[in-house]
Amino acid sequence: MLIIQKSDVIPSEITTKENFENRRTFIKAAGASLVTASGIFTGLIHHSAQALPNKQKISGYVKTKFGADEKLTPYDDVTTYNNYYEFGTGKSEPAIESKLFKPSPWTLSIEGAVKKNKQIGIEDLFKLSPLEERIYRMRCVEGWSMVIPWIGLPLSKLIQWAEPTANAKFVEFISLSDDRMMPGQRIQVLDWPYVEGLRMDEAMNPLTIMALGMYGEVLPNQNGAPLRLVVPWKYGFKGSKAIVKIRFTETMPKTSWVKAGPSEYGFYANVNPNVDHPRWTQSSERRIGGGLFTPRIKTQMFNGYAEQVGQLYSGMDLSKNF
Ligand SMILES: Nc1nc2c(c(=O)[nH]1)N[C@H]1C(S)=C(S)[C@@H](COP(=O)(O)O)O[C@H]1N2
Ligand SMILES: [Mo]
Repeated sequence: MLIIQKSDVIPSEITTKENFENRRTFIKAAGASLVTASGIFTGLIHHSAQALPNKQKISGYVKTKFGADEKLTPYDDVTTYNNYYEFGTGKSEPAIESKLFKPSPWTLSIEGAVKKNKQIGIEDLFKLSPLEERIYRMRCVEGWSMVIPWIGLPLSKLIQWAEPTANAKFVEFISLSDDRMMPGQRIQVLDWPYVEGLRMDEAMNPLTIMALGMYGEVLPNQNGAPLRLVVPWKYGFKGSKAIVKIRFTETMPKTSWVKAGPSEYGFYANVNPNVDHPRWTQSSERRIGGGLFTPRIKTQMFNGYAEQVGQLYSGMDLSKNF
């Protein structure tokens, strides 16, 4: 009963999808990368057109109660307004620069404090546990937010399969390192590869998922294909894209954003309207998709998931452990 079949085009999305897949867009996009990056990103155009993303529907996932009350952010916004520094630091760059990224074949490696090192291919990951749709709010540390219908499996299921030992106190997520397919890595804006981490109990929390798809389809490249982490009560940067390795550790992982700016980005990175970023407020956010003049909305403690995760931090000073 799998899972992947060729996509049917939904009428409302015809323009976007056809544009996305047709050859003229491909040529334009390859040309655009030449212009926008003045030569830095040109390596990509030597690949063949076969690497064009092939939109695939996911079937057989179960709907869940999560987020049924939220209005989804339009697909076009979620796929063209991105943070993915491996493909450039601009919001519109990932959609353009990741067109030739190849998310398959893909293997996820498990190592560190585990019974034994393991690997799993992406197809087997799809079958590891029943897939679920989770509609979650996503709040970027920059002060904007979206509502996205993810498809994935609870990270706890993957961790059970990985068999960590009692020494495992943290989980480290390591993203792909490949400056040929990821032209943004030719610039040292972050310490590549992208590294993130969670405390073990955060990783095991039922809200934490490994996403393989969104909007009923496999993940687009710019959203982290073929697998990305989603931790909805934390700032978006905790949600690593294109993960190739999970390592269980005894000590707190040194994450890319903490290395880049320890006074601005913490390991915990819980959404918290009462702890401002040194350079801007975190008390409100701009919900993407409503147009420029939509009023900002209030940011909620733990992004509105306090009931499910608040107890993880009892007794902790969240202004120090930000
Ligand atoms: N590997 C990697 N993962 C990443 C990032 C990145 O630059 N590289 N950006 C993060 C940030 S800051 C955010 S807000 C989200 C954005 O996810 P989206 O573009 O799918 O909305 O991805 C996160 N995951
Ligand atoms: Mo972000």
